Amino acid sequence: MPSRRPTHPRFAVVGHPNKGKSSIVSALALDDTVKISDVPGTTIKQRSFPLSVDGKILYELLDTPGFQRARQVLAWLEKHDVSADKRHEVVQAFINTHKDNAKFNDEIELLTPIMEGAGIIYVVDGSKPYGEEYEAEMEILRWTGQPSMALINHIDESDYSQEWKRALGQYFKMVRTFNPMRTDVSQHISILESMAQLKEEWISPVKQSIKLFEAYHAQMLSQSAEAIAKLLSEALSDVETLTLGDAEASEVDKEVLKEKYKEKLRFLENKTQKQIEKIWNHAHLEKEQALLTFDGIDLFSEEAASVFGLTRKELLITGATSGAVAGAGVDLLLLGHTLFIGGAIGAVVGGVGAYLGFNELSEVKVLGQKLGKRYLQIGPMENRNFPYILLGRAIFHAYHIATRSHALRDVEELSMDSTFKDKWLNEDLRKSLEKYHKMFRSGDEVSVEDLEAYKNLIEGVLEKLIV
Ligand SMILES: Nc1nc2c(ncn2[C@@H]2O[C@H](COP(=O)(O)OP(=O)(O)OP(=O)(O)O)[C@@H](O)[C@H]2O)c(=O)[nH]1
Ligand SMILES: [Mg+2]
Repeated sequence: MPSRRPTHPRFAVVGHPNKGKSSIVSALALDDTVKISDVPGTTIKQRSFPLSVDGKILYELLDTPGFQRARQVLAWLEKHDVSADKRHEVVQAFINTHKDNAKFNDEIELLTPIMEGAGIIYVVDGSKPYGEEYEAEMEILRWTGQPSMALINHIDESDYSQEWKRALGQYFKMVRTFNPMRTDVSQHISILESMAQLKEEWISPVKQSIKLFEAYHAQMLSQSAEAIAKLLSEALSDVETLTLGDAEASEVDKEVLKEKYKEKLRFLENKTQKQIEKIWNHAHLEKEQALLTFDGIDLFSEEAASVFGLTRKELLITGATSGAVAGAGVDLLLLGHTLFIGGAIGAVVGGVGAYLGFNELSEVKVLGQKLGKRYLQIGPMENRNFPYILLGRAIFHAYHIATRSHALRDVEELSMDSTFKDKWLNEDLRKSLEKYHKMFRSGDEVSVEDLEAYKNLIEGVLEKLIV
């Protein structure tokens, strides 16, 4: 008869209330829907959080309520003491006898998955001193006879991990430290490796899960790079038009079209950010949209230019100025403060943003008669720095999303780090990128191969940043 037991590894995350059990489940299952709060007793029912990729479950974590009456449970078990090989049955007998007794709801919820075969992850807070009250909990877990490991989490700054390690070492084969608030692929994989060591039969399925997890991570990186490559090619080649009718184009018409163009670029950026959040299972960041679109640092602001854009010197070295419209780009750059030609010619003013021609993205052109109608047209992108700003922002966003723990619930202040650019962009890369930016800016159709090559450059950047 085929077994109905799932074949993937399952682990029940258990412990005292309010020690970060749900946070650990959230971080390891990459699931931002796990209920987490600083109110003890937040989790009241056991709930399964499988990590599945393409319909296949890699492993499953069971979030459980904390122990409430460990001493009483242990007293009951000890009253029914039997030889060690029968203790598992006594725990089952406890569950059967008390399953309708609300008093032991939490213990029954947490013991049930373990008795059904789940491995045990016992969570403690290493920032609080060890105490005897934990002994009853650990003793009950020992009675179940299931393979187990302990994770020391640090909710606060203080460190009592030495005393915890001494105590936990007597009950658990494996004792590890884990920080659910930090996302780190190697920390994640190393915990999975520990899980594999708990039981002979688990080695091979857990190893398999690790392989799949690594492939999954690589896939998320690749999909993010693809989304960013598409954003750049679409944004830089975008053309917007406005039909004029018979009248002359007014300044208002030009402004309307410029606004339409900017809106489109913002829309494309926003769409890509959402895609990337979805790829990394961070689809519930609604409240933090303000943060992730860098509120106050608008895509078209001077501040964005100075943080993400290239400096004047970098632009020159990169060759981003070559082939400028009407041959004026280089001259203008050297002459004064304006990189961009067109509307910006007159606007030679000081300041970083100004010399980068920041408000000028592309020239509004009045197109000739077409069936008696006139058109205003803007795009493709003419601003040489814009691609680096858009790309810099996209990489910054992807980096933050990819390294954001799923256990974080608060709105986090995202500091604008002006050295971020140096972490990923060097002269060689700038030159390689520029070739494609130029291609996108030309507005000509970009071949699948070129887009793929550009995507690979971005993927290389993400791989370096997100390890
Ligand atoms: N700074 C910090 N806070 C943490 C850490 N782990 C958990 N917390 C916080 O501690 C509180 C409790 O975390 P939970 O994950 O809900 O704890 P729990 O053990 O599931 O709690 P119950 O379900 O109530 O038993 C939450 O406010 C978390 O944000 C950590 O490593 N660092
Ligand atoms: Mg919880």
